[in-house]
Amino acid sequence: MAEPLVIVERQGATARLILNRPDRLNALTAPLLQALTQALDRLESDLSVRALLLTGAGRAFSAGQDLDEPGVMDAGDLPAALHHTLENNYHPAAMALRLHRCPVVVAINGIAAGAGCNLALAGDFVLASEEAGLLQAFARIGLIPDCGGTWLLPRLIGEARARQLAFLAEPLSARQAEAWGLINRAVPADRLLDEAQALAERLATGPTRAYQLMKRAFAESWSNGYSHQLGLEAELQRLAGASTDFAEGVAAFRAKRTPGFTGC
Ligand code: T3D
Repeated sequence: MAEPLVIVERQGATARLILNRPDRLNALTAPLLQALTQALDRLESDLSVRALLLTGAGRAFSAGQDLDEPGVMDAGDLPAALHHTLENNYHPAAMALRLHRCPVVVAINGIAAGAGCNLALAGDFVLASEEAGLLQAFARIGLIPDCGGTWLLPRLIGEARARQLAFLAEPLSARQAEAWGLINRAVPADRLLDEAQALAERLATGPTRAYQLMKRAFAESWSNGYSHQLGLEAELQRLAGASTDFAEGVAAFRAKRTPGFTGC
């Protein structure tokens, strides 16, 4: 039987998704992206899962679009094929990741290039091996950063650094990425998965509904003015206030004990 393109492993209330084309540095193809979207969608509706961890198999996180992908890279109308695969394969995967009900921890285990880099940056927490590099490879082949790159980069690191990464297409070390605030933490390679898993497990015991609402508030903040955002916060707080976890959090505070959040 063929190896799955995305391996999903359950560990308690966390689910680990592993991009699995190690012989091609987990380069992205339509079937792989569709498998990722389907896995994320399944986990969206499985309420027993409360945090996700995304990583890559082998020595890379992902080398971005597979530059040999049949039907895309050899299409008669290549520009149309690029547009089509972005709309139909990349964007559903990026949206499913970015707006997932669960917090998403990304563990960049090796090079993250092109769209592979920008998929990684769509996570809520990004940890990287000290041996990994982040590469906006697009300009090397005459393309622009896609898969959310032109949206995420200036917001995470400011326009000057975003332009530097995009125009020069030079790899950024994990340590520099941490110093710039592009990722949360660079960690020794042999500790990456343990630290990412520990973070995912911690998040899996948190107030899942509140996390989901926070993700929405942060996402919408970029297009809102201050007063509009205050209104959104009030609306979302109404939803958070209806959760069992809010009642539990307040009860635990009053009883001077640790809350036992259930994610509801
Ligand atoms: O709409 C659309 O479809 C367009 C969307 C575009 C989004 C994008 O992601 S564009 C950017 C695409 N990615 C790249 O341009 C990166 C290409 N790869 C590299 O620059 C380098 O491979 C890396 C810097 C990622 C890693 O370098 P290194 O020296 O560690 O490994 P390597 O020797 O270059 O690669 C190992 C193998 O993987 C090699 O195959 P071989 O010679 O062993 O048979 C190489 O060809 C293959 N590989 C690496 N990246 C890709 C790839 N094969 C297909 N597609 C790749 N992207």
